Amino acid sequence: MVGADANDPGGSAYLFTRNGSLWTERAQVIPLGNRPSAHFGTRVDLSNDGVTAVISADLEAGVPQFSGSAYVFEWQDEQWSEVSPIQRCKGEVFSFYGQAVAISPEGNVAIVGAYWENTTFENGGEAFVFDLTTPPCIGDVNCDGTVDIQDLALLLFYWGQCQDCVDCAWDLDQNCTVGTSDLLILFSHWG
Ligand SMILES: [Ca+2]
Ligand SMILES: [Ca+2]
Repeated sequence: MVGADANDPGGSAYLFTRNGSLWTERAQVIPLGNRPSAHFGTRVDLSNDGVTAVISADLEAGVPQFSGSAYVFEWQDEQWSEVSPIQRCKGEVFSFYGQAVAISPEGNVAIVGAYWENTTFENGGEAFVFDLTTPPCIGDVNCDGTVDIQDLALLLFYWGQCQDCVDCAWDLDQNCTVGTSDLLILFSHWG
């Protein structure tokens, strides 16, 4: 798999398969959001069996702007399907999250580097490990492991139309609006 992060508009990645000594392009991968200048394809990695891929976009505009993104894709029915974004909870502007990615040989653990993320030191850099076998905690808007009053307060604070439909963390049903349906989802995962 090869990334082409400068491809218009937002970058893409290509899968090649080898037959003897000949490599043949088999598929192009484009994220569902596919936003301009995201640099999707900054880094790519494949599991050993070749059916799970992690692909990053280190300048993707999100929350906050230009905080970077990484995605998991699975090879199903002769095409790549986007399984999920793998995001840290509180990204920072220009932290270059996705400047490095790796997936374990079995495809169950991913690690994503953000070399300009602020830590104890300004731009100290940080890497994030994700267990891909654990589904994300739905409704846990502040990513602290529980769905509680803090998440409710955040959801109410952002009530209304999402500014960015792809990266609106409070829009739990992804209909581009933070509203009653999201509130019901949050309550159904309370605790
Ligand atoms: Ca929470
Ligand atoms: Ca919604």
